[in-house]
Amino acid sequence: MWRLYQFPLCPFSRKVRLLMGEKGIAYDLVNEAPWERQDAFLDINPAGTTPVIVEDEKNIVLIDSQAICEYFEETVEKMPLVSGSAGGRAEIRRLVAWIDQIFYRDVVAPLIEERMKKRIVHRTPPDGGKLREAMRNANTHMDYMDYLLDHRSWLAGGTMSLADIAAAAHISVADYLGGIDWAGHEPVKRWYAGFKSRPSFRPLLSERMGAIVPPPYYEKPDF
Ligand SMILES: N[C@@H](CCC(=O)N[C@@H](CS)C(=O)NCC(=O)O)C(=O)O
Repeated sequence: MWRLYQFPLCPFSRKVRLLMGEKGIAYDLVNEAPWERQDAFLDINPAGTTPVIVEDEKNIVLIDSQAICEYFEETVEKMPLVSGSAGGRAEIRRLVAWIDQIFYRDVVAPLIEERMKKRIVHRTPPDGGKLREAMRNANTHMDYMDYLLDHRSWLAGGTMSLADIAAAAHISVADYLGGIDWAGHEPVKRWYAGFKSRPSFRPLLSERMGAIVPPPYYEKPDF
């Protein structure tokens, strides 16, 4: 059985969990707070980042959400998520990189720092200016996703792909932390409402991160 080291609001771990859920791969969760830099975890991943996934019987350790997702994409046939023509696969990878790097840097990372880490690690108040900037960035980036979904059924093309999974994972964390204003984003809202109803998403939405409470609509498919 796979063992996934993660914490509930890690967007990269959510991306791996959504892919595993879609592909029907079973796993156990281990709660790991990377900022605590526990020796036992650093022995497994010297970089100290989540997600990490381990299979003891097969002696496999996989690190980095993209490496993990590509591993399962190559080894589990069910529900291909990086498929189609070479050009189509390049488009999926472009969008995954944009979400994991740019959306994360501009929106999710500052929200995690201001609304989660400052509360439970540093015990200091959030910086209102940084929060407003992250929400402005979310708005700009969601305008681009609206544009994509006006022209395509899914973010990267005609079928659901890893780009959708990565985007839903990051947006779900930003939404939990109150960083998304859904007004004016009907295409993304419709797409995300569909995601929220998927069996792979339900277990993630019911989890909570300590004392941090999501907005009341967070779990509802109609919001
Ligand atoms: N490129 C990596 C990024 C992983 C990453 O940055 N994870 C964050 C948590 S969401 C982390 O472990 N940060 C270190 C820390 O919080 O101390 C991936 O895709 O797995």
